[in-house]
Amino acid sequence: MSEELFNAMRQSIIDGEAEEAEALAHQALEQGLDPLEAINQGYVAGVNYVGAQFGCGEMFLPDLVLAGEAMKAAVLVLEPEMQRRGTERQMLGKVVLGTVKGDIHEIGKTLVATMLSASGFEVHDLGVDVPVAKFAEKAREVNADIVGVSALLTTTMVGQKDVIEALADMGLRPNVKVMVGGAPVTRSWAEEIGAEGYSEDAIGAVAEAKRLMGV
Ligand code: B12
Repeated sequence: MSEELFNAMRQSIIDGEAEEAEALAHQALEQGLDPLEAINQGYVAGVNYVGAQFGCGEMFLPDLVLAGEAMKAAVLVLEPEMQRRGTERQMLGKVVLGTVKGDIHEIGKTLVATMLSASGFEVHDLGVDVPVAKFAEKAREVNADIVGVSALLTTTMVGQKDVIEALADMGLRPNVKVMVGGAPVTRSWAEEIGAEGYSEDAIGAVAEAKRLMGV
C-alpha cells in the first residue's frame, strides 16, 4: 500500500507536479505514514532520478526547477509533522543554511536543507541572496553548530569566505563550523578559506554534518 504511495510520490517529482506532490503528502499524513520515510523513499527517490537524468542530458533546466518546486510543496506539508516527531527524536545539531548574497540558485541548497532536516538536524534555512551578516546573526541567535553556505557562481564563491570572516568577527569561530558547497566549489577551495566541511551533493552534506558533530 505505502509502496504504491511512494511510487506516486517519486513520479510526482519526476513530472514536476507540485499539486500532486502536495496532495500525496496529505494522503501520507492521513494514513499515518512517517513523513521522513515519505521523503526518503518517495520524494528524494524522485529528486535523485531527476538529478541523474539532468547529469546525463536526458532532463533539462525546466524539469529541475519544477522538480524543486514539487519537492518544496511536499516538504511544506510534511515539515510540521516532522518537527512534531522531531521533538521526540534526538536532534543531531543546529544548522544555519543559505545561498550567498548575489546568488539566487536555490534547488541544491534546498535539497541539502531537506536532507539535513530529514536526517535529524534542526535546519534554519535563510533562503537565497543572503547578506553575509545575516548568516552570522542567525548563527548567534539560534546557537548554531554549523553554518552551511551555498554558492553556484564563481563570482559569489568569495561570499563563503566573507561568511567565515563575519563569524570570526562575532567571536563564533571556531565553535561554529562551516560547510560549503555548490557546483563550482571544490574541496581545495573549502580548505583554502578554512571551511571544515565540503560536499558535492546533499547526501555527502549529511555525512559531513554528522562528521562535524562527531556522530
Ligand atoms: C537551475 C539553474 C539556474 C536557475 C536557478 C533556479 C533556482 N530556483 O534555483 C536560474 C535560471 C534562475 C539560474 C540563473 C543564473 N544562472 Co544558473 N544554473 C542553473 C543550473 C542549470 C542548475 C543548478 C541546479 O539547481 N542544479 C541541481 C542541484 C541539485 O545541484 P547543485 O545546485 O549543484 O547543488 C548540489 C551540490 O552543489 C551540493 N550543494 C549545493 N549547495 C550546497 C551547500 C552546502 C553547504 C553543501 C555541503 C553542499 C551543497 O549539494 C546539492 C545537492 O546535491 C546550473 C548548471 C549546473 N550544472 O550546476 C546553472 C549555473 C550554476 N548557472 C550559471 C549562471 C551563469 C547563471 C546566471 C548568471 C545566468 C544569467 N546569465 O542570467 C543566472 C544567475 C542568477 C543569480 N544571480 O544567481 C552558471 C554558473 C557559472 C559559474 N561557474 O559561475 C551555471 C554553472 C551554468 C553554466 N554552465 O554556465 N540558474
